This record gives sequence, C-alpha cells and structure tokens, in this order.
Amino acid sequence: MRTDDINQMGLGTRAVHAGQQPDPTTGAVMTPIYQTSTYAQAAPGNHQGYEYGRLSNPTRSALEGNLAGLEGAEHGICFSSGVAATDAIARCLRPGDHILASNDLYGGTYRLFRQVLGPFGVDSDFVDMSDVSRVEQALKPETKLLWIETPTNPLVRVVDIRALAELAHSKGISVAVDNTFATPALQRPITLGADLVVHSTTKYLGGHSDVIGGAVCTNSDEWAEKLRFLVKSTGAVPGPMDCFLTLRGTKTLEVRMQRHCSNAQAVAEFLEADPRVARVYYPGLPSFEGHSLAQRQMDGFGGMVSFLLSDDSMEAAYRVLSSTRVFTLAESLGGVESLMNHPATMTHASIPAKERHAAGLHDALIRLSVGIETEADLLRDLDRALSKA
Ligand code: P1T
Repeated sequence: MRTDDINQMGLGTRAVHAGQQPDPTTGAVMTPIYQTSTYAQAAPGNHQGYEYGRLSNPTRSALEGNLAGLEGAEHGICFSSGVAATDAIARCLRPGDHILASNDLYGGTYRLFRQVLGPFGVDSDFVDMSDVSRVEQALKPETKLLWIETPTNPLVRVVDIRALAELAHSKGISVAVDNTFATPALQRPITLGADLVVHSTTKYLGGHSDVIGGAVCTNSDEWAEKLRFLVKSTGAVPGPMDCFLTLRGTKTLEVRMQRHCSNAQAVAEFLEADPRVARVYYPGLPSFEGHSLAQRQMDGFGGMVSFLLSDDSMEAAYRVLSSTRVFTLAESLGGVESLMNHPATMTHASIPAKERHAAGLHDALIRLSVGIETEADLLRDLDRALSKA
C-alpha cells in the first residue's frame, strides 16, 4: 500500500500497515529481522541506503515508519530505551538553557534532568502542569523546552497540551510530550501542537513486557536531523530483534488499548465504591479532576489507575502489594499482564521525598497497570488483596 494512502486511513489500519512493505527481495509479508551490523557497497558510497547498523537498519526503519504513521508525524526515530529518547532531546540543549517539566513524571526522567544534565549546566524545574497559569509563572527567559507528561506518572493528571503548546510557542519554547501512558491510540500530541512526541516503547507500544525501547516522533525536519545526528554520534540504538518485537506489538495496539481502557474503568469504579479505599486516580472517573479535559483531549482514559487505601500506612499498602495473585508486583506498565507498583520505593524512588510529597505523591500510593485479562478475575484479585489491608 502507498504511504499516502495509509496515512489517510484509520488508526487500526495504520497500526498494521504504516511503514510496512513486503520484503523487496523475498516478498516476506512480515518485515524480516535484518540481523546485520553492516551492508555491502558496490563501490565506496555506492550502497542501497544502508551503510552501518548504528546509523540505520531496515527492521528499525520499518518500526520508525510505523510509529510516525501512528502519531501522524513525518519522522520517527528509534532509541534503545525511553530514557535514551529523552536524553537525545535534552542533549540538544546547551549550558544555561532551562527545562520546565511536569512535577508528576517518571522518576527516571527527573533523575536524568537533575542528576545527569544539571552538572552540564542545563537547569530544570518541575511544576504542576494541570494548571496552565502555574506553568506560565514558572517559565524563565532561559526556558527552551517544555516537558509534558499526560496522563502523568503515577497520578494520571491530565495536562492541556494545546493550551501549553500555544503558551510555549508564543515564547519560542519547544514542546515535548511523553505520550507513553496514552499511546497514539488515545492521544496524538502533534495534532494538538507538540513539536516532539516521546515514547517508552517498552510499554503499551511493545505491549508484551519483552523489550526495552524508545522513540521520538516529530514533524520538524530540523529536530529530526539533530536527533538522527545524535543517534549516529551517541549510539543508543535498538537492535533489530527488539524492533521486530515492538513492530509486532504495535499491530495490535488499538484492540489492546480498548481492553486496557475497559478493564481499567471497571477497576477504578470498583475501587472508588470500596470503603477500604480512600482515593482513586483515574481520568475515566467523573469525580476525577482531569475528567472533562481527558474527554476532550483523549479517545479513551487509558489503562493506568492509582489509589490510596483508607488506612494510608505503608504497612497496609505493603500487605496489599504482596497479596495479589493476578497482578504482579513489578516496575513497568503497558503489557498485556496486570502489574502493581509502589512508586515511592520503586519507579519514583529517585525523586527526593520532599519533592514527591509537594507534588501530591503519597508514600502509600499504589499504582496499577491494568492488563487485558478477564475483568472479573482482576476485580476478585483486588477484592482479596484489599481484605488483607
Ligand atoms: O524504561 P524506558 O523504556 O527507558 O522508559 C522510561 C520512561 C519514560 N517515560 C515514561 C512515562 C515512563 O513511564 C518510563 C518508564 N517507566 C517505568 C519503568 C515505570 O514503571 O513507570
């Protein structure tokens, strides 16, 4: 199918076909794993578009085309992990530049900005981005990059991408949206004004918890050129097998997300109605602060649910965290299987407690990545675990 035709089609069709062509040498319908580090040249510089595996690889190119197609972007650039994708964007800044980021965000992004980039003279601040006026107040003359996560990790706050992109662009600031939680099946930040969309493809895009990867999608030729230069020069590239696995995952993205969303909605409603639970964080609950914005901005509310027990002691949280049978206690999210995580000691431990608390992240918060298992089994599992609280 021609690229122009595919880009006019629905998300499910793009998930299966974007970036995919039968293999030109054999007709193989599925993109092969081109497990090679280098490519033969007929004469110096006379090659078929591929020179060396760090620069490019046909399996990676197919994945890049697929992700760009899903995000409605001109360019897709793949990395060896989500943090490598984030790092590449941040490396385009210079000493004295400033990043303004969500105060509720993946702990590894905080660690990268503060502990890795800080010593190189790139400053960062973290603010509640669900409030546009706070973002406006926190911008500095040196701010060059607005780093948005929405829904945020782990409080699933919803941030108005369009409003923040307008604000940032009026001051010449680039806007990156980490779309890992929503995926392009539920939210397409480029259509809302973002310059860069970032993914941990480790999560919903891969979808099966068997590969680590990252990606950036953009319509900007300038950003794409800078990022490809960094891929070549710093080498954080995914292997062909990992690209193949991710490509296999993206084909079922739309149907998986539908099930993640319906299961998460059921889990959130179950928890909200339970007296053993004090507070539920899920954009699909009408009682949740970001609900109406999520309805406007997203095509579904996602698979991530966080909650706080009525007994908000660490002991009670630990009892629940070690009592489930279907939910597995583990870092990460977005796979077909349900996971349970304790942000304060696991995914967000690198954010100092004072800053976590200021951002509203309670030490006893439990985060769920709701998988695609049978809904009743998930509810029964949570009910039993809550009885241990
Ligand atoms: O793990 P990696 O592929 O490098 O992706 C980092 C990353 C980036 N952005 C978001 C929103 C993320 O959630 C992550 C990774 N997060 C977890 C491992 C987690 O359990 O939250």
